[in-house]
Amino acid sequence: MTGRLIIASNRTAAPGEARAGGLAVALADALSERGGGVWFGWSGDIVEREPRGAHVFTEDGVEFALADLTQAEYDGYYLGYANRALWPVFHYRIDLAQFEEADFAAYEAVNRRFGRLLAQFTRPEDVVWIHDYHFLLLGQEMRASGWSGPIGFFLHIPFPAPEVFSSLPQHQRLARAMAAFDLLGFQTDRDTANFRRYLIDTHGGELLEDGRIAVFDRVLTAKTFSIGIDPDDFAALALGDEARAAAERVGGIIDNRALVLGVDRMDYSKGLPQRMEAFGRVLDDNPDLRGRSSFLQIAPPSREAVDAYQALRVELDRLTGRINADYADLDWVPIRYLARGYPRETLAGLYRLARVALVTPLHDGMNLVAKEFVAAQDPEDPGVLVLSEFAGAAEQMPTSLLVNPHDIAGLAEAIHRALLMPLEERRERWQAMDASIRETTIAWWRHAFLEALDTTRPDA
Ligand code: GDG
Repeated sequence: MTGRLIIASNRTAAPGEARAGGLAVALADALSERGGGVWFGWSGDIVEREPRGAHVFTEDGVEFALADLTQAEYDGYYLGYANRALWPVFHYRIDLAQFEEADFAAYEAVNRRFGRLLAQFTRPEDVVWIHDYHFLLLGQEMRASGWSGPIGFFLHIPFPAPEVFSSLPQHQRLARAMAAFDLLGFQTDRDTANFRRYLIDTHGGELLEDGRIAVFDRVLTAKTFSIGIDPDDFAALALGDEARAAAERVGGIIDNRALVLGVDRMDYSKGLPQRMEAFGRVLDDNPDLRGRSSFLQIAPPSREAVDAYQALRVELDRLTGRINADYADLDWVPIRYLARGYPRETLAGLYRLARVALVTPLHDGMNLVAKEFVAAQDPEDPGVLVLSEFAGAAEQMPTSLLVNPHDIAGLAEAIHRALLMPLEERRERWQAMDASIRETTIAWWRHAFLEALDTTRPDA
């Protein structure tokens, strides 16, 4: 018997929220395919007194349950523990992590309040699917509130090497809570292996014959489900009127010079300064390329209340200023760096126009921009993807130009090579990448995860 699907994610695709793209649509589809269900998350609102319930309303057969946060909860749980401790540590930036006990207390309290709330929405035959690092304790809190049905968890960001995860003062507490999930999904085999090794080496977990892990008196499954996009949808978007108009506009401005493109949330995990340095290095080393290609970086700001993000902004302003001052000419600017977001259609048009995409994060769970770029290409004249070996997507796209984003000279060399790559080689590399993004689409991802979750039922 298939019950309803109960989804919990920090933000939802409730009416009025921008459906940021593939993921929101995929989860909405998952809910409607099951004939409805509940989507729980933060409302985005900050209120003065601790809220008791959730705002509940139904749209297209899906029940949305949205809970508010108090200012103290937002500061401690969201900005604090989730984004000043978990995000940096999971992206291997222990140096940026701030371990405040009060932040963890807020994280725990919000997970507890949300877990109790969410348990009230469940019916015995349902399955629960929890998303991402904001909710590592949510499963355990639901169990404490009496929920004994299947709980799946998907981590959208990397699971770091055990030694790095262990730097979190609360890692033992987090691990015990994570063992309340029946199924834990990760983006890559590297993440899955890291998580398994952590449980086995640190907590004496035992790998069972069927691949499951016995740990803390529980038996759980840890498995890779690489998230994807809807390639046909994106390819169509890139051919639409709005996309073409955007490409024409930018093509005009850069006077049809080769476009090198980057699209990333402004986040220190994305390797933006290294990328700019490398583009500067290309110009240093290749006088013949000056004036012949333009680098456009789109970087919508995010989490601006966190110090490390403000520092990044200053760093990027400084770097572009320097490179442009060194190399710009009366009719050409080497780097255009836009600290704002654009509609998906515009992005699709720019991907198709670009000769080279730079997707060079220092660490990234998957990176959907890499897949969107591939989907948007003209098969007869595709652009080149320069991809960090530390993006989850690298596991699936070995025919991209793989780079170590810390190696500025190597990155500069890859950009240079990409700009000069012959058509035949571009086609061959692109065909393999296109085939790969068509294997693990977003529809595949949600089906595979939910199928695996259904089999964790005792009666399955
Ligand atoms: C996390 C993990 C994992 C970007 N700028 C604009 C815009 N975008 C869209 C892109 C893409 C999405 O946002 C970004 O997804 P990514 O995967 O690249 O990165 P994160 O935001 O860090 O996502 C990541 C992902 O979760 C999914 O599991 O792959 O590793 O870090 O779709 O196109 N969209 C619009 N305007 C913009 O300016 N409309």
